[in-house]
Amino acid sequence: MKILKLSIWMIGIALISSSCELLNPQPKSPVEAQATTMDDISILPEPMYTEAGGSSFIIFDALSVLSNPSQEKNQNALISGLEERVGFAPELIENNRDYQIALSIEPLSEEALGNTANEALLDEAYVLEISEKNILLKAATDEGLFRGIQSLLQLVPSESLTEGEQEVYVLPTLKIVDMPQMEIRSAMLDVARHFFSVDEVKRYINQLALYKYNTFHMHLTDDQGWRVEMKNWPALTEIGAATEVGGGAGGFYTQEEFTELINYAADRHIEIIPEIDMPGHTNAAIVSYPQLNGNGKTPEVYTGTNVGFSTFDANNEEVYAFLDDILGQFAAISPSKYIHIGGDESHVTKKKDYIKFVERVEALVRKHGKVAIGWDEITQADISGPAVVQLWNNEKNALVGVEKGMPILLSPAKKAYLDMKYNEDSEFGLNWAAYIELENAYNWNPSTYFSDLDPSVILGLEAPLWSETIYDSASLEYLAFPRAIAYAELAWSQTDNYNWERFKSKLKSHGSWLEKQDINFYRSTEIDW
Ligand code: TNX
Repeated sequence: MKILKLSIWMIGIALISSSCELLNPQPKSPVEAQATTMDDISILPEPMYTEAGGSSFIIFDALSVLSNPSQEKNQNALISGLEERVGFAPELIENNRDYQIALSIEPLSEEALGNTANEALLDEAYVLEISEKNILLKAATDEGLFRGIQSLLQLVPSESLTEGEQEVYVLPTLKIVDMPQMEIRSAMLDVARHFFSVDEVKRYINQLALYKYNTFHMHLTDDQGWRVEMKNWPALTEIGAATEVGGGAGGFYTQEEFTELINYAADRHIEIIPEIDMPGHTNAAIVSYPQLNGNGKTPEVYTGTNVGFSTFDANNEEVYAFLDDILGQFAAISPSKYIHIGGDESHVTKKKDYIKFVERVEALVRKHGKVAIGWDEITQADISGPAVVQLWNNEKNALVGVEKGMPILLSPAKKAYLDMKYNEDSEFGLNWAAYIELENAYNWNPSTYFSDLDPSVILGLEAPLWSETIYDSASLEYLAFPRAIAYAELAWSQTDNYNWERFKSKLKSHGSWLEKQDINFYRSTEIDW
């Protein structure tokens, strides 16, 4: 009797455990774990802290992603990113398995992250642990997980280690603890000199997200074009948007399309900062509404590349009424804390008018609940609100801003301008500030470049891409890549981790991925592609 009871009991256990196995199969890897080293860990930008595990995690088609209902967007980004790289989509599973990727929202230990006080940096932190069996990605926020997913995807090699019919990919085991050095890691695109379509802009935003950019500054207005529909001011798009450098048709975004771009970027944890450049660089607005004109000449449409000839009239209340409405419309559709007011190269605005204008416009930005950013000239004005100075050209101006307590966004043209040619042979670009080969783009320290700034005043690094010479994704990508990856590392990675030799070797192994994505990058001879 006892024996019968025991065997029924044992059969029961066997049934339970076999059904458990069905629910929770333990996939068997088609290949043995491989030995790996630091050289197999290639992430752009370089993480804060990396510990090599020495072994490997083998990706094959039984890989699963553990469902986390709060992480639908990140899960989709992970699954589709993996599918692009390995050719199959891992299954989403409900219960823990022994061969899975898990995304977890949890507070990260201070011990791991040091004692940084900047919440914005902590929000982007993540910890990635890859063991032979599982991958665990932890962060305190959705944004942190998104940044970590980019690192994980870059660890998937472009070549599979093919086993019979089965494609397998070898990832190094490791532990990474990562967070950014700078709060703003930005790229700017000038859509005014040449218009870029919604799809072209999305393509660039998507590329920037891979390298952990979190800000996309759009230069939306200039002498050659006004690029966003404005309610109440139809001529801005009927007349002001119909031109571009070289005489092409130009174009503009409807407010719905602009919102679509904002949302597309936000899904990738990138914030769009809109720029209305003024009081100079305003010919397109002035030909649309000549009452705004302050240079005394009859306005005509402009499709050349000179700068500094146009200005709003700083002594006309109609100009401020116009700007109140325009800035209000931007404040209403743009979730960013910032509105960029330009302020550069206003060569035909009298100095006293310039100062008055910048002070009035900054107050309007503040009235609409936003913080003004301006090119370094704006520090000539006595701005009373919080505002940010963007260094592009005049270091003295920028330092005046810092003395006035303004945080600084670094974009020195000689180092960080994506529209500068690489060398004399570059197909696109300008050279008024410098030739910027890849090593020049990478090998400098933004924090000490022009003055020993207290790191707490540096808000971030931005790489602007002016579009006098570029007009489509291919020409854009030629100037942006690979330099945008260099700037991503300078802005994200800790200064101690800047390393040109390592950067070169990481970029070399990354080249096939750039190719696979059809990015028209410049094949710098400094890299042994
Ligand atoms: C200077 S940078 C400008 C732009 C040009 C750029 C070309 C800045 C604030 N102003 O208007 O497009 O040079 O490199």
